[in-house]
Amino acid sequence: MTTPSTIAYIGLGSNLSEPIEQVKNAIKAIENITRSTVISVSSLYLSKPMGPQDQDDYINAVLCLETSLSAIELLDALQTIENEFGRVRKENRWGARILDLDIILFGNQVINSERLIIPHYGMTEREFVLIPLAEISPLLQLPNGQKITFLSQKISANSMIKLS
Ligand code: A4P
Ligand code: MG
Repeated sequence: MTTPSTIAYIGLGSNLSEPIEQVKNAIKAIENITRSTVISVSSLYLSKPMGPQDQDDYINAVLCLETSLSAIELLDALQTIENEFGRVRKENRWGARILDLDIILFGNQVINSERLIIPHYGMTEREFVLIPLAEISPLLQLPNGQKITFLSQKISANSMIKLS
């Protein structure tokens, strides 16, 4: 029996150690995740830090993945990649990081477990998630029916720059 596949969206962020290279290499690593295929990747964006301002600007992107993994299996795969990239988890919330991989959406699933909150809890307030998401998937709707075009047009771009 074949496992049904799900369309998932992953947010990528980095603001340390050549962040453009970190994000590009992370995309390659995600392409190698088992039972999964990268369908599309947004442009890279330069964004002002959300949270503490005494850190460098971020590079952010969003990609679309078709996967037959479960959401928790996908989280495991993404955390393995974060660790391979030398991510050190620190106490300070929203601080600088080499690589952050967040599951933004996982099909139409709504998950509120200890390890996973989907849709990602901050997605509707983050220009560096909404604008790249609308770029690659303008017809997308959240599980609650909200349209990505509505959310991305409503949010301030906050001086975000599209790089490529
Ligand atoms: N977790 C729960 N739900 C999810 C999900 N949907 N995707 C859990 C991924 N992980 C999820 O994550 C902590 C725990 O969240 C995980 O163990 C997982 O079980 P983490 O990556 O260790 O911690 P974190 O990323 O530091 O925490 P947090 O609160 O998720 O950070 P944020 O909210 O992602 O903020 N500014 C700009 N411009 N661009 C950025 O990308 N990123 C942050 C980080 C701050 N400022 C930024 C950016
Ligand atoms: Mg994270």
